[in-house]
Amino acid sequence: MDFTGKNVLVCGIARSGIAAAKLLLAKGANVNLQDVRKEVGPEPLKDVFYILGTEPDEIVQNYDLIVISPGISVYKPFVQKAQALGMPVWGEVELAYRCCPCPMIAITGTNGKTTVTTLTGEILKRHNPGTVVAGNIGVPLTGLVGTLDANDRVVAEISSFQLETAVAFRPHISAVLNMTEDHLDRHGDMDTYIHMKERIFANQGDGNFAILNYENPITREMKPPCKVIYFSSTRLPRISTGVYLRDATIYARLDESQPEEFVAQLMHIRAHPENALAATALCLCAGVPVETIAEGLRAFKGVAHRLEFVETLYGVDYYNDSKATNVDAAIQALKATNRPVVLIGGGYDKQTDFSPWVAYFPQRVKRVILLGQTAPQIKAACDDVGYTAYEEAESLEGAVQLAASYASPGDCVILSPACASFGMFTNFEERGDKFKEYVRRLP
Ligand code: UMA
Repeated sequence: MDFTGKNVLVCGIARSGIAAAKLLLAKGANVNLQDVRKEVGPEPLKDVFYILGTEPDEIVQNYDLIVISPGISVYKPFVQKAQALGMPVWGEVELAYRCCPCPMIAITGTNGKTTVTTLTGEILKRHNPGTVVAGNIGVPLTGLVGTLDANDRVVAEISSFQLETAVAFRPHISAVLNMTEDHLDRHGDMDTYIHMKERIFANQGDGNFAILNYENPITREMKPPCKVIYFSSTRLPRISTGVYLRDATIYARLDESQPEEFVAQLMHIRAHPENALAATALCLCAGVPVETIAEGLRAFKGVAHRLEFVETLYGVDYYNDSKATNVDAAIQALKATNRPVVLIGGGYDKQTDFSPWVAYFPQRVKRVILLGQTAPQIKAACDDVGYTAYEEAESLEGAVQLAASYASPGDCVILSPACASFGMFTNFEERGDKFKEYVRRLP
């Protein structure tokens, strides 16, 4: 697409806006960068006119194209005005897609996006070293597309915010991993949120693939206009084609006409089973041989100590989130799960205010087992919100045993302390390693 001499307004001066502006400048466009804040950003760009500290409501009609960052909602009056005038409003991902010379794999869903994107990228790199991983994971796509050629591959984590402004976006392979309530402050209601996610496959067609989770009631009902490959994590397969588990082993059969293929045994894989199944489906559709997928699955280390899957025992998933040494990180862990949580928390006292974390307990935490110096402060914060399902343990090993006794099939047990480990352990790595050891020792 020719951007030479086009007048483009890029909104949002952070990672996405800066990368989009640079790409457009390189393609010969006249770029104006706008932000409601008054700062020009970390690296002022030459040859760009800045519009700072104001919304662009009065000027949108002056441009050939408006490119908005994902943090900017399409419900903003200036976006609505531009759309009503029939002007093109693209998100940063749409711009990247239009400039991308190679096929894209696009992964969305409420949870697990980052892990599946990372895992898929790692496997695909073994098959095609020209694979790049980008998108909502923290690396703007527009910053990469200029360096790629037709033989490369993009594996992109895509958020519902980015899909709001997708227009012609057509990944070769898409995935919607799961859907549960999230981002309703932005999208208004669940139907709109689902509709945004469905935009990932809206332009797909012949020759494309959409990967969907058969065990999620929302994604199972989705109707992509291309070949659908389901993945299913039930103990006994409920699908005859797709990627599924049987006897704790991953099998795949993309088509009725093909034989079932053995992929890998779960006991050799550290990724959560659902994430491993989704990555397998994505890589098979991308033409990666089964043996390469199995090697990649076995080699994946996950993101150690950060919501690291440990194992499933009697239907309960255990996660090590020892790296959550502050309240914010621990909140992310609670937000990332859509199942009842038995939580192990507490540790060294950094004079933290625990109330923002404890505010999530009544909705998401079935029981919290507290450890260390901070247990009294966390209990007091629980009392303040009327949450009573807490108790203290003497040791991490005792906490793991208590947590296991409270967890039922379908629940998860998470060590996510919101505190540093000093006093009880040398560092968070040691704390996480001990947690994993105690989980593996459970009867
Ligand atoms: N701004 C305005 N007007 C507004 C809103 C924001 O001018 O109405 C300005 C802000 O002042 C700021 C800039 O826009 O200067 C911020 O833009 P942004 O929020 O899009 O930030 P980026 O750094 O470009 O990050 C975005 C994604 N952010 C969001 O979706 C909110 C990052 O995802 C993503 O990693 C990055 O692009 C690269 O692709 C983050 C995220 O929280 C991690 N995503 C959500 C999630 O995962 O739940 C969707």
